[in-house]
Amino acid sequence: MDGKVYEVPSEWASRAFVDAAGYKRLYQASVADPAAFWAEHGRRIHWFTPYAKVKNTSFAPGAVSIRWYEDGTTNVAYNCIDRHLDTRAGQVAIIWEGDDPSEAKHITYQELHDEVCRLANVLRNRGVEKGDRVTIYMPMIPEAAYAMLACARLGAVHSVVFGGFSPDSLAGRIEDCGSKMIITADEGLRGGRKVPLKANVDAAIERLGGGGVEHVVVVRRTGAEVAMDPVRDVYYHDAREMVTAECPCEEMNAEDPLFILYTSGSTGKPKGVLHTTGGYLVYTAMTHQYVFDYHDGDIYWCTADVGWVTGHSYILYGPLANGATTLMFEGVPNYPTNSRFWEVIDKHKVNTFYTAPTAIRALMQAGEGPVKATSRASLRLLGSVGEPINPEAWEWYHRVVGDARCPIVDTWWQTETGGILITPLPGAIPQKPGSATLPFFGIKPEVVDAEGKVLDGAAEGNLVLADSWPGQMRTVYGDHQRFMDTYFSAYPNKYFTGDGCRRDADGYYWITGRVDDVINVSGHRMGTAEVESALVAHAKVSEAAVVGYPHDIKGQGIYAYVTLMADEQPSEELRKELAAWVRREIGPIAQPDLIQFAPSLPKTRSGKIMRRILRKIAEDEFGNLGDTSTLADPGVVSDLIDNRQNKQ
Ligand code: 6R9
Repeated sequence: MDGKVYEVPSEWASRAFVDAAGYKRLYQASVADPAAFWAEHGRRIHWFTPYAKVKNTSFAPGAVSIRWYEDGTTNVAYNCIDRHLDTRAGQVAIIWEGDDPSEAKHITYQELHDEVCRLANVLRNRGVEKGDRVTIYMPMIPEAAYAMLACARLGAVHSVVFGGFSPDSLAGRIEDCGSKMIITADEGLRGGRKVPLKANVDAAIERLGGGGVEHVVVVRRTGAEVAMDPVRDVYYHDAREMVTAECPCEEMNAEDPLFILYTSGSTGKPKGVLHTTGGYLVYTAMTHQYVFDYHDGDIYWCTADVGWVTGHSYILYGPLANGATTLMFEGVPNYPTNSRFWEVIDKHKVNTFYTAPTAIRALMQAGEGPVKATSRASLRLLGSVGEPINPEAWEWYHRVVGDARCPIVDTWWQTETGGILITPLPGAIPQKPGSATLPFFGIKPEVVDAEGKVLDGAAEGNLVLADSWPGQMRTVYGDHQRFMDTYFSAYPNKYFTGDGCRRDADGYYWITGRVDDVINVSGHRMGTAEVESALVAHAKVSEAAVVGYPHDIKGQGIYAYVTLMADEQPSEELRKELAAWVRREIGPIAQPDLIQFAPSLPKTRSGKIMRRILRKIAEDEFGNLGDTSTLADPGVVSDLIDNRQNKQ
């Protein structure tokens, strides 16, 4: 059963840029002749030197190479700011809504220009040049956007690290890309609680023994007293006084790097996903326009944090390239009350609202009251991203939040894809709750089986992409071999997404979740290997295995099996200690929800942990463990089942 179908409302079919026939025509054109299609749509951004070459991409084994618009030059900050000044200098570019409901700011395109130039000059005065990497570790304040755009203006490559990551995680990311400059704030503020960002930066740098970090620019957010190194550190408000509001845009090649964003994979430490300039901007701007059917004057709000790719592409780059008004929210959905999202929508007359299923499920538990206490009359379109949305949450979002009038775009994509790949277009594609529906222009999804056989028609298997699109990541920073091994070795000549999916008889795609050792906790990607290595770094732990299990609100929870050192005893206290340890080592998002002490783990005779069995036990499916005959010691399993931890 593919459930209910929600037809495109008639006013949408006429209002939208693309209707059903338009989608078919444009999609056909985009896959029949990608170079011609993207040659035309690449012109939506301004080029200093127009491109003559459009597509030069190969997924060939051992020789993966992805280039778009490779002889064109442009600048992302120019496109997101300067280009709009003739017509939009006085238009609001960013609405900032503070954690505290009494705080808000409206930043016009002219003000954005001046602030970005000032911050760029502060960086330039400290030696930042084209190609240099700059780490940004910031709360959701306008200066985070200024910092990213300032880097783009100078041609520096930003690496934004989510403010919830620990000093250790931050240190690893600073070291991997070799940034000499860090931009941070004294403290962050979320849900009334303070986050010690500057202290974390100090701890990270200490861990690196200095690590080549030459400058730390500190934005004052809460005004807390923080340690300042007189040589290395400077307050932004002081440095800002010394510079002008004019700074030229560096001319960048389309394939010059724009940013690095670290993301978790199934093995090893997080990968530095590298995105470049021209194709990324074309793709994010185009998807922002068509997926959200963005028209001039719309107020658009994406609730992500700029520490994730959704914040990069759909708070900042896509919307600003389109001259939009984009809302940036510092807080959380349930502070001060569970009505906060809906109050912000009413306060700023938001038309388009884009959030994650985990937030919807959490708010759903608070009932309809906090939603119905608000009007939401300005809302026209709802969006979802980050993980599969279960049909119940979809229906609630549609009926309660959208008063059954707003289409929902369930957008499937990844850090690696730069922008949205599978999604409804609100004026063109009927929605089915739980399905990301159909591919965007230029995207060629395929369903393959374990052997790589391409499956036709209705089928279930792994999701791969048969050709490149302009927003695709170009490499893993500093490790092209790892890029090829991770994404192009499972299925030759195809990009492997790591996701499983089903395609129904209407050709709709239903993403079923990760098929690798990545779990998706509240829409955040976590490598099980990362959590395991944090656990075994604890002196009392001898071995650990981490798997995901279904969680009502988070989508997936983190379930850790831990074997202790011979002379250690399991206890409630140790359980808490280990949870806190992981939180400290990686960050709060990695804290295990459930920890089971296991005298030993199920292994094959060659010593490999059988994760399949551990997953089944965590999922509560121990009637269905599959083949256990290869286990070295089958007795281990019954102990694991007897001591399984309770859910939620
Ligand atoms: C944008 C983003 C990517 C992984 C992806 C998939 C899951 C994202 C989804 C979805 C089902 C959707 N995912 N959107 N699954 N339906 N609409 O989230 O990037 O953090 O890299 O995560 O998230 O499993 O592979 P990222």
